[in-house]
Amino acid sequence: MDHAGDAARTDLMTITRYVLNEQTKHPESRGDFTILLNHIVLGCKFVCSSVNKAGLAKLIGLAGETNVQGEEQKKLDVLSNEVFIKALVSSGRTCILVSEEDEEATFVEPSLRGKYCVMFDPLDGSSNIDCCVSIGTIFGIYMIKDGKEPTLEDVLQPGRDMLAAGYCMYGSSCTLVLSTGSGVNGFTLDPSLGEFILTHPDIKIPKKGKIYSVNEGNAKNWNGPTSKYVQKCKFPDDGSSPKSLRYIGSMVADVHRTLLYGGIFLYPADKKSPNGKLRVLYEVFPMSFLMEQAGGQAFTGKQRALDLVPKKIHDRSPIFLGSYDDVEEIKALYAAEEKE
Ligand code: AFP
Repeated sequence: MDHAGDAARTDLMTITRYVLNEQTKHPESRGDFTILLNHIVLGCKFVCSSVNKAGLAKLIGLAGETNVQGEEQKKLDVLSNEVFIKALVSSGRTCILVSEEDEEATFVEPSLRGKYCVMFDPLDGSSNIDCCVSIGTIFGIYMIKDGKEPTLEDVLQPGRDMLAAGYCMYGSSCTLVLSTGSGVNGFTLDPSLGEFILTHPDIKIPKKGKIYSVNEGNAKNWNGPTSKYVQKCKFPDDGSSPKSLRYIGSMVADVHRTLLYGGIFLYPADKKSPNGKLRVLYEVFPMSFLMEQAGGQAFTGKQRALDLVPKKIHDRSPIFLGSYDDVEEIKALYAAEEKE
């Protein structure tokens, strides 16, 4: 009989227990972060349940509104946004919220204010909803100084100043991946318990991977280093095997696979979109934070992604992130071009 396995099955490390354990390492902590995270987890569970029921509940389909990026909004985007805004405000621990779906930042009314700023994309990859492909929620968290009146400057900070980041993927399982700045852990929702259980402790991305992930339909508009890099993935000049291509078109799913299997995810600049497509505050920063915490790298084509300082809340940036050695290669190609 596998007694060790049995112990693991009966001694469940829920996400709340995990964060409470972490909290004991900071005696000055008053549990505010645990409360905030509980509200984020609640939002994720609600969205997970809505995504699972979407087809049945006829929630999918266009809501007839467009978001700030001019994209068609689906009903689930609207619902998820409302759920997260309400959960975060009612936590009493937030002061500024930036959502992909809202043009302006939300400043929480003073009576409900706390010290955390949360940037989030409530339902990323929503063009995949109708065909039941994995989608997700991405979030990043900053903290303002005690007693300080919150301003937009508090969320226009470099990503390296983030306190925590994570995502929840609504896929074949519902998986929440979190970093509070000391490694990365993955939790899987046990639907029968309604709890996220630690299933992927201390995730480390392989140093080099065998997969590249990019929308190659944009190749005709790429710049030199990106084209050279993708060419090298297919026709390596060092005798190694070519990399496999995997692209879902849902950042959470593509990044989750990259984190677990290794390799590189890229959404580069191109002639049509000189800043790429992905948003700095709630896509590029949280995913770059997680990659670095897992031992990988994240690069914009010019600099370490977490050193970027956004000017506006919906800024975009090119991004190359993943295994340390794979990102090192693209960095070398950009450095070589700069020298020319
Ligand atoms: P949607 O939310 O409109 O589906 O966009 C998803 C996304 O922001 C991100 O999740 C993907 O990585 C990326 O866009 C895919 O973009 P392309 O369709 O241009 O490849």
